[in-house]
Amino acid sequence: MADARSIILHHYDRSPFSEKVRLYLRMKNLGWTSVEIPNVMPKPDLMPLTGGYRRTPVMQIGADIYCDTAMILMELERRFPLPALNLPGHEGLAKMVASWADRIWFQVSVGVIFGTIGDHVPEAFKQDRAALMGRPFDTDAMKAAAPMLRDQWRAHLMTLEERLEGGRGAGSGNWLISTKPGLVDVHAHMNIWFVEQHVADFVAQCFEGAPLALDWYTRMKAFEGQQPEALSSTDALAIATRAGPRLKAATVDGLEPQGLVLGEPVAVAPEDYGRDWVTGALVHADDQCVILQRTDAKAESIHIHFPRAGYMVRRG
Ligand SMILES: N[C@@H](CCC(=O)N[C@@H](CS)C(=O)NCC(=O)O)C(=O)O
Repeated sequence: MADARSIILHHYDRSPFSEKVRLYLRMKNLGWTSVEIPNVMPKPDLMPLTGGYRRTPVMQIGADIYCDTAMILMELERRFPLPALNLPGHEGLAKMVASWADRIWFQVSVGVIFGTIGDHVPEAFKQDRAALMGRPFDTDAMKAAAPMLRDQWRAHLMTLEERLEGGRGAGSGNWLISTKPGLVDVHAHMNIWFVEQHVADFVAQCFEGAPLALDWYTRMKAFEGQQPEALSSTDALAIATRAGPRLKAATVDGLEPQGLVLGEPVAVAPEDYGRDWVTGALVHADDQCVILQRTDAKAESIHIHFPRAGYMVRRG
């Protein structure tokens, strides 16, 4: 089994998507290494590793770079299978829950938070997020919409209450799927944690009508895990330079919908926001993962891994 300390997470404290990975690491009691990155551009030591992908978090293991929490959790579960969090009943369903939590509920959470604290957000942050989203980051509009977004936020929370109530009725335990916490629980936790960081009284108010969700969330927060070791971003870059990527059996199967072939130049970008195209040579593709090989003056040879769902892949 790989050494858990080789897991390097590029992240920042307040990042909700990073918290998803940190929670996962705590639940598995895995050791890891922490590189604190800026929450706005520029990110000069990250770009040579990711080829231009700017979102947070990014995981590094040697010279292999994993972009997006979907890819990060798939890889961690593959390398560190025990204790399993992709438990029976969570397979496939965890990704469906992630789509809801990461896109629909997350956008409501952003509106609730910045509709509340928007007046105190630095202009540079707003401009950065406007560039990220490709539209104005309009905190006045979020402020106007905040009451309606709060209604919606509570409705999403109550979906968890309904699930927990249903599970209890079926005698299947007090986690979202069964008698143990798994990936579905990890994905469902993120938005509550995010909003609680900024607007804790609103979350507490919603929990008044959701006792089972409150009890579940309290148990999710109780995982202690291990303290990470801190690493500078320049040292992380040096590790990538020395390591060289770990070659997965390089394959591109005949079922690729676009007929992509091994070694050809391709570009990959998220389809929702932060649509920066990362270019490289195709070294692996399957239905869940695409890997590009890049050579960078600062980081040398790197393999960058992206999930397929939610990402565009094009030739050239
Ligand atoms: N689908 C991505 C979303 C990541 C995301 O939106 N992260 C936020 C921070 S939590 C971000 O990138 N913000 C801009 C930045 O950090 O530069 C994932 O699951 O990793």
